Amino acid sequence: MQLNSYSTPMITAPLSWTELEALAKYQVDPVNGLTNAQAQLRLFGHPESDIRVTLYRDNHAWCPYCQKIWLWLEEKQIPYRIEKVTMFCYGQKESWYKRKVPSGMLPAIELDDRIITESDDILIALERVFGALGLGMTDPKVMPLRQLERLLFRAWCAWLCYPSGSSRQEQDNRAQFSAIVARVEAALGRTPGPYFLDEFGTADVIFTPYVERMNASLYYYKGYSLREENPRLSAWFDAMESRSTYRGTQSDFHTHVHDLPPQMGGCFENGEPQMQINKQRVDNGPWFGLPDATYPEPETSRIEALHRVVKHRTNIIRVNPADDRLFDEALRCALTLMMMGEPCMPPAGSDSALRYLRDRISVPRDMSIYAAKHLRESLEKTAALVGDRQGTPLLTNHRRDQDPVNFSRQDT
Ligand SMILES: N[C@@H](CCC(=O)N[C@@H](CS)C(=O)NCC(=O)O)C(=O)O
Repeated sequence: MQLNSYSTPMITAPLSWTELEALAKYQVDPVNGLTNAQAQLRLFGHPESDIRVTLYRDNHAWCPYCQKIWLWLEEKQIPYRIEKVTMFCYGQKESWYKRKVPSGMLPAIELDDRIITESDDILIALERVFGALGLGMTDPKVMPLRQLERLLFRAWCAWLCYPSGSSRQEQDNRAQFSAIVARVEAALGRTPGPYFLDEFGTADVIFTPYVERMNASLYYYKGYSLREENPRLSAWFDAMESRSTYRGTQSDFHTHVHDLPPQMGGCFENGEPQMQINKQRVDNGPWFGLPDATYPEPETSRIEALHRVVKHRTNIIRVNPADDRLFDEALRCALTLMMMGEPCMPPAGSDSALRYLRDRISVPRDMSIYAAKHLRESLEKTAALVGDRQGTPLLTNHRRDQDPVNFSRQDT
C-alpha cells in the first residue's frame, strides 16, 4: 500500500508556557464588567463605599440557592462583596464562617451588619432595601409560581434521587414529574413573552437554579431532555441565555451531573438506551451541541480557556496524579491543539492524566461554557492520541478531589 504523505495530519511540537502566555491575551474587568464567577467584589460603577451587602456563597458555584441570590444581585446591579465558603461535600467548613452562621449553611448575606440566611428570606430582605426585581417575592402573581417551583423540585428529587425498584416505579416517577412540567409549561404559556410573568423578574430567578440542574441531571441519568422536549421551557432557557447575568452564573451538563450526587445524596441512572447515549456524550464528548447552552459561541472562548489554564497551571499540574513533568508537556500539547488546531503528540502514558483534568473543569467556576467545551475537547483529542485510559473516577459520595485548600497555593 502506498502512503499518501499529504493525507497524514501534521503533528506539531508543544508550545512553551511563554509562547502560550503570549497567546492568552484575555482581559475582562471582574469588578465592573459582565457577571463572572471569579469576582470577589462587584461594583457596577459605584464607589466601594456604597457597598451594603456581602454574599457568602460556595467556592465552586455548585450551591443552587446561592445562584438564586447571586443572579438577583447581578440583575439589580447592587454593589456587593463575595466571600467564598467550603461546602461539606468537598472540604472542611471554615471556622470563621461557622462563627457567623453556626449551621454552616449557604447562602447567607450580611446586609448592613445583619446576617441573613435562607435564600427566600434573603431575597425578601434585599427587596425591602433595594426594591423588587419585577414583581417581588410576596406578590400574588409570584406566590403561586414559587409554590409550583417547589412542586417541580420535589417531583424531580423523587425521580432522580431514589433507585426505582421496578420499571413501573420508574414510569410513575417520570409521569409524576411530567405532570408538573405540564403545569410549568401552562404557566409559561399564560404570558405572551418567554418569561413566567409579563416582565423578567423574581419568578424567573426562583426557577433558574433547579431548572438548570434538572435539565442536566435528567438528560444524563434518565435520558430525558427537559429543554428539548418542552417548547415553552425551551423558549425560557433561550431567553435566559440572552441575559449576560444568567450566562455568567450558568453551568454545563458535565459539571452539574458530577456535582449533584454528593449534594443530593445520590442520583440514580435508569439504564435505558437513551440514557446510556446521553451519559457517554456528557462524559466523553462531543460537548458541542449538547442542550446545556444554545446561544452563539463568543469569539473569545478559546482564549478565555487558555488564559484560565495558563494562570492556574502550577496548581493544575501539582494536583494531577501524574508526574509533573509528564503532565506539564501533555497539557501544553492539549493547549497547542486548542490554539493552533493541529494535533500535538503528548508523552506516552499521559492519557489518564489529560482525562483527569477533562473531568474536573468546573463551569462557571473555572471558565464559561464554551471555553470549557473547547478545553475538554482538546484534552480528549490529545489523550486519544496515546490511549484510552480514563482518569481517576469522580466519586459520588464526596468531591474532596476539589477541596479548595489544594488549589489555594499561589502560582510562582
Ligand atoms: N432552605 C435553604 C437551603 C440551603 C441549602 O440547602 N444549602 C446547602 C447548599 S445548596 C448547604 O449549605 N449545605 C451545607 C454544605 O453543603 O456545606 C435556602 O433556601 O437557603
